Amino acid sequence: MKKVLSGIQPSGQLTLGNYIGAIRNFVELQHSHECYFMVVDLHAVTTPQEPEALRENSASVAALYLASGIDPQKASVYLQSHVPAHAELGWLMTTLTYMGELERMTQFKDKSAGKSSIGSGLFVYPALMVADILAYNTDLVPVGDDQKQHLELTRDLAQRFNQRFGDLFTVPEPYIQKVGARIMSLDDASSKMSKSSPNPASFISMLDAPDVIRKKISRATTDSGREVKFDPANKPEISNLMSIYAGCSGLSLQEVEAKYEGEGYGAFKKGVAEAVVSLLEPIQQRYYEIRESGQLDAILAQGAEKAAVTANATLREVKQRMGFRL
Ligand code: AQP
Repeated sequence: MKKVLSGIQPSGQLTLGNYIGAIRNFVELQHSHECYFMVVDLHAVTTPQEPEALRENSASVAALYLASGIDPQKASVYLQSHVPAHAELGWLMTTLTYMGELERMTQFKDKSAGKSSIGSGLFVYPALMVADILAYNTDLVPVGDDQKQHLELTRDLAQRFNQRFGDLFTVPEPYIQKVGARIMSLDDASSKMSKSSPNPASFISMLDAPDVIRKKISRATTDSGREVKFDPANKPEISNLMSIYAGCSGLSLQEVEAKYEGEGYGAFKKGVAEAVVSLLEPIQQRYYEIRESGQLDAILAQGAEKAAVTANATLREVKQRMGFRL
C-alpha cells in the first residue's frame, strides 16, 4: 500500500483554504493508502506563538481532522512533537541542504517580508519538512499549491541522500488538486487565504458560526460586473468564490457557472454562503462532540506510538549510513 503523509500548522484556527486545499484530500486518501496526518507544531513555532494558544490550536487542528472524517483507525493522527525522530532527522537533513536552496523558497520570502526579527527556524524549516516526509518513505504528499516548492526540495534531498549514502529513500510525489489548490483571501484575491492573517474578514475559519460565514461572504470583495464566470486573470474574486463553491459542494466549475447563469453576484454569494455552511455545520457539531469526549489525547498518543515505530527505524538507518556510532 502506498504511503501518504501531510500536516497542518497549529498557528491559528484552520481556514476553509486548509480544508479545501488539504483536509478533504486527506479524507479521500485514507481509504486507499497508509496515511500519516500530523499536526505540525514544530513548524508552527517558526513564527511566534503564545504558549496557551499553541496548546489549544494543536488540539483544535487534531479534532478538526477527526471531525472532517479522518478515521484514527485507518490513519495515524498525531502531533509532530510527540515523535522526536522528526526533529533529529530534521537536523540531519538541514546539514544536507544548501543555503541557496533555502534562499529560493518563496514561502520564506512571503512570511519574512516586512518583519525586522525573523527566527532562523523559519529559514531552515523546509529541511524539517523534508525529514517529516522521508521518515516514512512517503510516496504521496497531499498539499496546497503553496507547498509545491518544498516538495521539490524534498525530492532533491531524497536523491542527494540516496546518491551519497546508498539507496534508501522513496522520492515522493506531490498530490495537488486542480480545483481549490489555492483559495485566496476574501478581501484580496492576490494573496492566499491564511489562518494567521491579522484580518479575520479575509478568511473563513472552519469554526465560524453560520451567520459569521454569511456575513463574511456577502462582504467579500468582487468586481463591478454581473457574470459568474471562471476567469482568474480578469475576475479573480469571483473565480475564487467559484472555487470555494466547487470545493464545498462537489460541483464542477462548469456546473457552478451554469447554475448561476444570468443570476448576478447577489444570488451567487448567497449560494456560496449556503454551500460553505452546509459543509461546515456538521463538521462543527462533530468537532464539539470530540472536544467534549475527552478522548483526543489518547487518540493522539496512540497515533504517535504507531508512527514512531517507522520514524525511529528510518532515523536509525540514516544515522548508520551517515557514520554515527549506534
Ligand atoms: N489558501 C489555501 N488554499 C489551499 N490550500 C491551502 N493550504 C493552506 N492555505 C491554503 C494548505 O493547507 C495545508 C496546511 O498548511 P499549513 O498550515 O501547514 O501552512 P500554510 O500553507 O502556511 O497555511 P496558512 O493557513 O497560510 O498558515 P499560516 O497563516 O500559519 O502560514 C498545506 O497543504 C497548504 O498547502
